[in-house]
Amino acid sequence: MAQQTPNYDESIVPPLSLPDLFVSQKGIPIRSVDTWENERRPELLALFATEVYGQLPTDFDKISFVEKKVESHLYESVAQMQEITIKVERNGNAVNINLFVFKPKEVRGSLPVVLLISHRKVSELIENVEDKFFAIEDIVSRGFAAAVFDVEDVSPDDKNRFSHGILDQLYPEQLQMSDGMRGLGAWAWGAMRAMDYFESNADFETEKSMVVGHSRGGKAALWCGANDTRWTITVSNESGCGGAALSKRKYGETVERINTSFPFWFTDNFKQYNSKEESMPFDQHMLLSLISPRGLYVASSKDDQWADPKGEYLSLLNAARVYSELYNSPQDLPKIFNPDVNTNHLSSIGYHLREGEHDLSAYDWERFLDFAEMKFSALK
Ligand code: GTR
Repeated sequence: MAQQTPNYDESIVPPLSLPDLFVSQKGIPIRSVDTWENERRPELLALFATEVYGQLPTDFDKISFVEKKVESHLYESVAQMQEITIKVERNGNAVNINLFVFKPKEVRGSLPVVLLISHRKVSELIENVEDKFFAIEDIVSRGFAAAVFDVEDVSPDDKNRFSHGILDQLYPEQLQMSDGMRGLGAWAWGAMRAMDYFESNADFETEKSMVVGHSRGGKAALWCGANDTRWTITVSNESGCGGAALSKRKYGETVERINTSFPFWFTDNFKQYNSKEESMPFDQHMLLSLISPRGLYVASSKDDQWADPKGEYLSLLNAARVYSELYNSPQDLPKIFNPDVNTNHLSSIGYHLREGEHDLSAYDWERFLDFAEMKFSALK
């Protein structure tokens, strides 16, 4: 079947009809935190697992951490860089994830921690001081520990090699399942193992933790934050299709396009929605809502039309209803998306739309860190 050319014309976006967050699959109206947390949230999580990201197995036989101090003189405010080998064993096989952690010089008590899920090589990010994709200096100078791992360690970002990590070694049965774990799920799983490490070490204050991902990494960060409530804040930077953006708008990247270019990111089940977004019994506002009432930040950039900034905003606006209507955490996000204005919003939900292209920039980090400071200081 020929693929459609991507649509960037707002006038032919289908009228938005989103599945209702506040009615359960059995038709029960969801009006309380109790029914949300015990009925609706679990069924939505299960729906995303079955249809989109796959199962997220958390069983293994053993996890261990080997810490190695590495000298780094590249960064003024960094006292110490550590490389931690996280070794996870299951059924006689093992996988190692290399987690890099930068700690500030000035440390008072345990550290709030920021983790980036990276699909770029970590050595490149570290050595290139000017590159703000992982803004080490900016994060550390504000008193946070900055951590990063390369998704390559858990599931290579490659159609032919994605299973050469935890899927082949730890969870081979997942590969046989139409709703089995695939690439994005594996990356989320990797971030969860980093959290296991932070929890094991008193240097970190995991009640003050933020998981960040850009684009494909943002999709994984959202799936991680939806499942793993240990993260205080989840940040999606320009995650687009299969991330924060609503699929039913069919604007920019579509379900068919992403399933064709990156079939190994999602379950086999997700392919049934190629060119059939209207038949999806869910949309991405539901994924965002699973992070409530914890901190959620969605960022977009104006020239990143492929990721559909408007679709990301509308998704966030709909998810915000769970914060305001169920958790009594009022949101004042503007009701209408304005593509021309640099918007910047901080409450229990953070949002910005910035000038420029698809990237993770110093500006983005500054805003995420403002949000984290605001949220974390309220916890004191
Ligand atoms: C694109 C892909 C997007 C997004 C992006 C990225 O090629 O279509 O979904 O993930 O890559 O990760 O930068």
